Amino acid sequence: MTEFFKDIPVIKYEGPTTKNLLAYRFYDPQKKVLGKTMEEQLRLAVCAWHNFVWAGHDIFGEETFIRPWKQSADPMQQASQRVDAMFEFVTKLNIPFFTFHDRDVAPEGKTIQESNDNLQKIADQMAEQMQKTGKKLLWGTANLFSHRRYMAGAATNPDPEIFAYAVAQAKKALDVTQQLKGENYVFWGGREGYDTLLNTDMKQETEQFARFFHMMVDYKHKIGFKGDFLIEPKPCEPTKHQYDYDTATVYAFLKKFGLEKEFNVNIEGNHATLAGHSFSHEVAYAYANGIFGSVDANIGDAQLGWDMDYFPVDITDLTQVLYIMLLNGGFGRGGFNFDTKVRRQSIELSDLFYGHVGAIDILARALLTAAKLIEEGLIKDFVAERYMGWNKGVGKDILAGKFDVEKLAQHAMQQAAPQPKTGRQEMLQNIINNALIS
Ligand code: XLS
Ligand code: NI
Ligand code: NI
Repeated sequence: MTEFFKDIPVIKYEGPTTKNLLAYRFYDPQKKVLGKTMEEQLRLAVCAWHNFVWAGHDIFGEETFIRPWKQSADPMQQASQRVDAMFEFVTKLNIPFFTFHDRDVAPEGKTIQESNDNLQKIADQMAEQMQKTGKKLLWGTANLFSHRRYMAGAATNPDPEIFAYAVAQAKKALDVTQQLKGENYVFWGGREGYDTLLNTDMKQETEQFARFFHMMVDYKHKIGFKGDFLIEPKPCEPTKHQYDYDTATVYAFLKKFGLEKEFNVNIEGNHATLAGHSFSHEVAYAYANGIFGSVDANIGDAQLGWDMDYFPVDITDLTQVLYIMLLNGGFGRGGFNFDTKVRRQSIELSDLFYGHVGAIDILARALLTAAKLIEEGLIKDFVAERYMGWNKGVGKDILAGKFDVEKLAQHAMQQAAPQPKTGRQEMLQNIINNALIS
């Protein structure tokens, strides 16, 4: 079998003082952090699409990457080489998982049957590689947004025949994910939204969307797929407005259609900021409503208003994300998937490694820092103290419904006027910064 990354050895943990730029300074897979190994806490994954399919084009420019796994003129041969390259890459990064879209790993055929056959061949090759390398599938998904048939949506398309086509495609993607023992299956509604309300029946489209999810849930139970279903919120791009705007919108939709027990969310850093939230807001909202699933670890650009898929670099931001995660018990079946791409000027194969090594290390560092914050307990104690009034006396009785408006108003009138207390934001920020440098 061809070795694609000949000059790159398996990346090892060498500690914070190493000079080697292709070594981990913080990611030490077997090191225990709060009772689990780092590998178990972070559950890291590489994605197939940005690394092995995308070739560096942008809206104004053609491809910039010349990849050794894309030299064959035969699309199936090329697809097969991409799979080999991906498993070599994941093995050399020494992380446990990968993720894929159906049409990104195997070419579309002339008919659904031909596309399914292509995907099946590649899935069998992935199964073999998984066996050989011990790597696992964090999630699979269907690309229901690239082909022109989906330009007006897949499940939310005005044409029921396109809905049917999308169901056929998602069915096969789920079958293959089950075959590969995927931990999750993701739905990102790339074109499930609209470009203009002038041609859109929003109520109709929302109902179709819910029907699609109900059908997929029924099928999941029928085939006994053990993984979790995840919806990945994003406010816009490629459509002007996407129905899965953010975690709160997704949760309201799930509740309305009785689907909230069947889905969790796959939160993406860059999607959070596009929606006007912080990354940690989305994570906190998901936990607060019992739908936290998995994370696409990437970030956007403060000056550019679209999905940049940068590798994460902001330690303060990530520490807050990891802190909230650790407070809530971390991942179940989810993990950190690097939905990230190198810049189009980063044309060498080693750039793929620099991108991932840096991102893995910063997540590891954020994990260590967040664990330290948990152990210190300063933030947690402050918050507990701040809400203490709700655990006893009047607070407890209000929550238990023991007061009506009149009774509570009477109570308030009998008390001395309550005094505000400091929120201590600066002190809390200092606690995080202190943990970072020491
Ligand atoms: C696009 C999304 C996509 C999903 C999977 O913005 O992040 O890559 O993660 O379809
Ligand atoms: Ni994503
Ligand atoms: Ni994205």
